[in-house]
Amino acid sequence: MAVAEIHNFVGGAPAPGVASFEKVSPVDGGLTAVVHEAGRETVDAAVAAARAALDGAWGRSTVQERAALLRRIADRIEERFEDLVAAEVRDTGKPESLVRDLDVARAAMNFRSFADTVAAEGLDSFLTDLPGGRQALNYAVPKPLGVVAVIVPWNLPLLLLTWKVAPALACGNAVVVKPSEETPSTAALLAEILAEAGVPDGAYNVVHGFGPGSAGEFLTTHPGIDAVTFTGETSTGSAIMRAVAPRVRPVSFELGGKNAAVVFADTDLDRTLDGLARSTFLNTGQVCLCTERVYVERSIFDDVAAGLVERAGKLRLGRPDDPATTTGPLISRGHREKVQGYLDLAVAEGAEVLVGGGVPDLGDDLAGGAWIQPTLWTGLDNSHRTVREEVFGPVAALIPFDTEEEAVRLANDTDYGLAAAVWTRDLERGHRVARQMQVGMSWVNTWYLRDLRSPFGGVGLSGVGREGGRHSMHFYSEPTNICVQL
Ligand code: NAD
Ligand code: 6OD
Repeated sequence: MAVAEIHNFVGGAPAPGVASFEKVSPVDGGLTAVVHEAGRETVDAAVAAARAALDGAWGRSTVQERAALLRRIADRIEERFEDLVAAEVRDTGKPESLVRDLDVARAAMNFRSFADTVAAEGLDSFLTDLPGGRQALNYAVPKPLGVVAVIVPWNLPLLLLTWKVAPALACGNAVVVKPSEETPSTAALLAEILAEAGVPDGAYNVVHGFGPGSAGEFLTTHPGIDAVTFTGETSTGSAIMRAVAPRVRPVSFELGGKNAAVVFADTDLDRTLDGLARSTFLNTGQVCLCTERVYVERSIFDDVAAGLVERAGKLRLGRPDDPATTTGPLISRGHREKVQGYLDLAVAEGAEVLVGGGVPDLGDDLAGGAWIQPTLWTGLDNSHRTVREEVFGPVAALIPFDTEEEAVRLANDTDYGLAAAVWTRDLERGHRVARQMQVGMSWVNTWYLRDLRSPFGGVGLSGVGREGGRHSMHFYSEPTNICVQL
């Protein structure tokens, strides 16, 4: 495979960095790209280019113009669909089918959805009665925040990037994007696509690199940044919050999770097992919403355990272009060390491993990759570290419960609060339990079913704020209220 050269993108043109780093394939460890790493001066130039775009024609663009532009971007994403699939697969090693159905399909949907949302946005207005029969008209005019730093992780690189860039541009901001060092390719390709669709120079910039002492830190501490939108680990969110604190900039944070599923004995077992297998193993467990804690009513505990083990056994680990592949590698050897560390810790804590637990033997071809076995265990409870800390791999702990009250207490016994799934045929109970979950998103008899207008985000260590539909509009714009006495 040819080794790609990936540039920063500043003011509408490729920009050199101050150093370069190598990106290797998680499938087999082969070199796939050399990436130009942005230095402080690259970040300075990107922020200046973004500011210049806001001071120019982009800053005067209308909502209708921007909605039309977002629709052209969605069309262009679809025209270059296969280029994006190839780039995402090269960086992540995911099965091609997954990248087609989820990552790239959602990129186009993100732009269309936010085009619709921004075009439908109205103004807040109030007619205020005053003493003496007079009135005042209040109306709030939304304005862009300015230069928005967009920092994204490696698990759903293009999906999460476009989930932020689309509403930011819809609201008239200029962005400086910092993709993960593990997944630089689709952010770079998106720069070409946006330019082809007519996004003016400087409205979308990309700086590549790492976090501390690199592009991530240079960006979040830059005085020219007006806001930061970030998706990634909770500890990184905390570092970014400290970085922007001196200048009191708004932040939107989508962070980690340790999500629970609660399975009641009256559930439709087959449907539930399919749902649990998906919520535990999709994208090799590398989705912030993935289930890592499965609480099961005791009378069906053994059936659920056996059914999930059976489904784990049917997963096929393999090359992305093999149509039989269901499951790719983890993102990197570094991440595999972390996941394997948790699998070892679970055993040390006394877990009974039902399936998996280590590195699979997939032959010499794939021996250099970052493969891990889908893993399930029992025998631990909420007091154990492996049941409290986010692993971010294809793993889940199965834990029995006896009453609804106990299930709710156990599911909520976490510092995180991103998502939960409740499985039951009793819809009254489904609604009741879903509402009691201390999370941003609670599913009943399904998981990761999305309406892009609905609020997405978490509580506690899982984040600050909500994204999606008008929730994103509220973050990416600030109203100026005009009050006119009539
Ligand atoms: P990460 O926090 O390590 O990195 C995310 C991004 O932040 C990368 O671009 C990285 O280079 C950058 N970064 C790291 N340190 C930084 C710093 N000090 N300053 C500025 N930028 C910095 O996360 P990851 O390992 O890429 O992603 C996995 C994590 O993301 C998991 O915890 C997962 O739960 C979380 N996640 C959450 C959501 C959500 O919607 N809640 C979605 C996806 C992923
Ligand atoms: O689907 C989405 O909109 C979204 N923000 C997903 C995040 C998944 C986390 O890994």
